[in-house]
Amino acid sequence: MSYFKSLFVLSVICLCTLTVQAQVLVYVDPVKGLDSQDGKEATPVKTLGKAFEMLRVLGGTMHLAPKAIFTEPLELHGHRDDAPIEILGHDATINLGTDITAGPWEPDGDGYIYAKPVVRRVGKAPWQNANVYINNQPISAFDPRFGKAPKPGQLQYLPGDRMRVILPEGVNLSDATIILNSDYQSSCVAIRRSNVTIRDLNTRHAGNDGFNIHGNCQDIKLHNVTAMYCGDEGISAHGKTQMHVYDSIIASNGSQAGGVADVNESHTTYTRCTSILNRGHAFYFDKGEHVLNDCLVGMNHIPWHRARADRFTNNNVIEITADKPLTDLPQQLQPLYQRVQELLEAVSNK
Ligand SMILES: [Ca+2]
Repeated sequence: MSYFKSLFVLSVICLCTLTVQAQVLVYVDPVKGLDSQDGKEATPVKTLGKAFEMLRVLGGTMHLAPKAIFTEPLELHGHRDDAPIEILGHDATINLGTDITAGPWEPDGDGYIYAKPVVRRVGKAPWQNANVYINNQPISAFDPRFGKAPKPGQLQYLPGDRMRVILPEGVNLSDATIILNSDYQSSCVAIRRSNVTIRDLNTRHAGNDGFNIHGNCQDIKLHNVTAMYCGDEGISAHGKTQMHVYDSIIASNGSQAGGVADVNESHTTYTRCTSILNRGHAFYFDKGEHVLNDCLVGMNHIPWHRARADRFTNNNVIEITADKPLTDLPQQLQPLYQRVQELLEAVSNK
């Protein structure tokens, strides 16, 4: 083979290798997977951390096992060129909560002390988010500026890493489901790189956010995700993040700020999204540029928005209530409204 011919053949081989390498495809299954496997469909890896490591440099697609429950966060850190990454959730859930219903609980005055240590850093203002969920209601620490002791539906931290909870009005220990969210520093999905698309993924019971995006993250897209029962926000964009969110549900999150809180120089759009039942606003924007297209909001504990954005565009935000069904909804909002109705029914049956 001549020098040039062999060089040509070599180039073709290199190009093919590059093309193959650029399409890393990895399957992850928390039940059937093993991190020692190669990540193919029949031989998935077990952890999100391992799956991401396989995509981190070259980019590619990660398939989560359909409807699987993951108990570890998905942390997407940056790489030099931030090759595109697609996460296909297939209706899987990342749930960082721990069911502590069984306690043991020691009666203490009007409350109960959880008889195991709860080791966590709660920060200077632990009342700003929720650390526990009781029957899907956010329970946050009481704020000492407004009283000396917690009220029903609040908690307090005691010396020795103990936690004392006052059950909400009308709830007994025997009919309560009590979930401890993860430490306030952990989010279900943390994005620290550009070119990330996530589809069909549910997030629950983070100590911090369902989806937390930090830094100079360009071209982030979330499609059909849900962010519920997170101690802080459901979705929160910081820094210079540019993100588009479509067809997604943000509900029952514990931040004093909002179900969504996008800050700094972030530029975000939410299209056909709903933000309901949150402890704070539905949407909290501070600086940056933000657009809401055809969104449903309602049943949040405080008014639905706080928009101190540099630029804020409201393209058809509709407020909903629990008792008055909406009629004459625009066609494009009907599937979302249907999902909201199903969600409200599920929450009230809990
Ligand atoms: Ca947060």
